[in-house]
Amino acid sequence: MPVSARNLVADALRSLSGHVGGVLLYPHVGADGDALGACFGFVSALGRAGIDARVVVEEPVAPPFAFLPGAGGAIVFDAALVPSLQAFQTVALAVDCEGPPRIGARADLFRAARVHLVVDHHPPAPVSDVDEDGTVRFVDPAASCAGELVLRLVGDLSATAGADLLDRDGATCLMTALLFDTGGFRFSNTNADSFAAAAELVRHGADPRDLTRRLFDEMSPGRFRLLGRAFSAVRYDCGGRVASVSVPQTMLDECGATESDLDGLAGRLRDVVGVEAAFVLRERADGTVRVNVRSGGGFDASVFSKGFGGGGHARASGFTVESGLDEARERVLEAAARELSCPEVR
Ligand SMILES: [Mn+2]
Repeated sequence: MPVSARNLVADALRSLSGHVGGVLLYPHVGADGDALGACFGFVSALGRAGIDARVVVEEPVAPPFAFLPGAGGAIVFDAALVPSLQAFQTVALAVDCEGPPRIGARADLFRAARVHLVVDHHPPAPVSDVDEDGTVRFVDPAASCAGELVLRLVGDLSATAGADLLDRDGATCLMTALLFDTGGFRFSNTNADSFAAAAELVRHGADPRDLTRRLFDEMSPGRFRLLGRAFSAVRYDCGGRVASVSVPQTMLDECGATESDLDGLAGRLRDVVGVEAAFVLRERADGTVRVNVRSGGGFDASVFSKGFGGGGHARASGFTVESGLDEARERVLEAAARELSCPEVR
């Protein structure tokens, strides 16, 4: 447990209480339920501690996360806003990521801050709590989500503030983070600490049923159509050990669906009996292909994605390929066959 980084982060935030200047929180590009839930939950608690904090996002907060308490206060990054954001920002806090290069166009704004903090659960654990450039890294790869780390920090800040900084809104946001990154407590990152965090969040008013419905169950007719099409288009290789789906832009258009409607698809492919590596390849407007990887067994999705310049976890990762959809699939399937020592693709 990197206790000292945790203390340094809490101290840096405490020092802002009652002072002019505040914290800008940076969720990663393509912010998910953990990144956003952790950010908005933190902002809620910091506000109760008299610390001015705002979330600056790369893209507008879209469904299913727009319901999050505080989402309406998110600042969508725009270069024209930089002077006023710089005037406000004393502390830059990257959440659920390492900071640059995972924060896109906001990297220069992040770097312009006086103090840099990172709260993250992605491996590897940093070699030291403080970088040569002074960035404090509270990174715990054993934590199921960034929201759990925020909850620990909120506990630390509450202890010194002599007040419980977590209210129902904050608990709702952090529970969203926890539910999202554990897949509703189904993924292998779910551990005893996750359930302890959940208990605390429920005690503070989070409603697991309502959040589970919003995050996992509800879907648009467009997503329902898209999943039907995508499920029908699965290709199996390596005797059923590899499953892949290619999603051209036309498929999304015909279904009236958006890219986020593909969320969860790769995980469902992995659920097919015998599948060890699942791939969803999504054609993007800029001519690149985004690949989501899920592992169902010994296949290390993190190592695999690193080979393509991406990253992630052992069971869930992703990367981008600069090529057309068919070529991307060929390269991915060949690499997967090598990795699994299959004699040949198909
Ligand atoms: Mn996360």
